[in-house]
Amino acid sequence: MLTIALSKGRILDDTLPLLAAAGIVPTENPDKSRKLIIPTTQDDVRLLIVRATDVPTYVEHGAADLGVAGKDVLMEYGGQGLYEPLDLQIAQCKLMTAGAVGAVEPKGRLRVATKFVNVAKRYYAEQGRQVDIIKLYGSMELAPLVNLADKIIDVVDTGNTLRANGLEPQELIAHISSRLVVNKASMKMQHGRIQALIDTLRAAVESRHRG
Ligand code: PRT
Ligand code: MG
Repeated sequence: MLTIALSKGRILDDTLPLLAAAGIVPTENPDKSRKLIIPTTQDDVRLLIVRATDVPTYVEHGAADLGVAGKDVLMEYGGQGLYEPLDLQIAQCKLMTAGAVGAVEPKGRLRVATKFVNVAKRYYAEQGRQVDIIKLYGSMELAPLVNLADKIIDVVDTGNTLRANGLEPQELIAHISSRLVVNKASMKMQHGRIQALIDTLRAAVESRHRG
């Protein structure tokens, strides 16, 4: 059995056409189903529906052989526990700092609210900047508005969410897209099969980008 961990939403929506190119189609609509294990048209391939931030955990521990996760999630998860053989070029966005339009930076320590605590620590350490990181789980845009923080670090696509809250994107930390990740033991034990799937997905990604 090959088990593939995916999150609902944009990653699922953009991954299903790529899996379909490899002949892997869920036998029920994962967006509608309440099931967390979804069989596919290939008897020996199944999908696990997990939270986006949990995909690396399932794959590193071997509960899933493969997964699809945003580079933002992988940067935050860290570690050398996974292979990352393919950029699927889906769910693209940018990891950025943002702050209130026209706000003046404080002289002392900067307060930064984010769910990307490890990324934030690394980013400001590289700049030699003293910061206090405030961990949030969502609605980061609120933090500067109520003086919980001076800045946020979040993923930005159109920037509409920032603008709607009087914030502006500031520094680019990384360009983000979703990556195929593979459990290291699975890659050894099922090498032929997984490598064939990687090759098929790579061809599907390339043909999608040729239009
Ligand atoms: O939703 P949940 O809490 O379960 O987890 P999640 O938010 O991590 O998952 P999901 O499905 O929302 O995002 C999965 C992955 O999609 C992320 O890890 C990113 O790699 C990628 N991605 C691409 C995005 C966006 N674009 C994006 N725009 N993830 C989140 N957003 C948010 C953004 O932060 C803003 O709040 O969507 C909102 C709209 O963005 P704007 O800039 O277009 O207004
Ligand atoms: Mg979300």
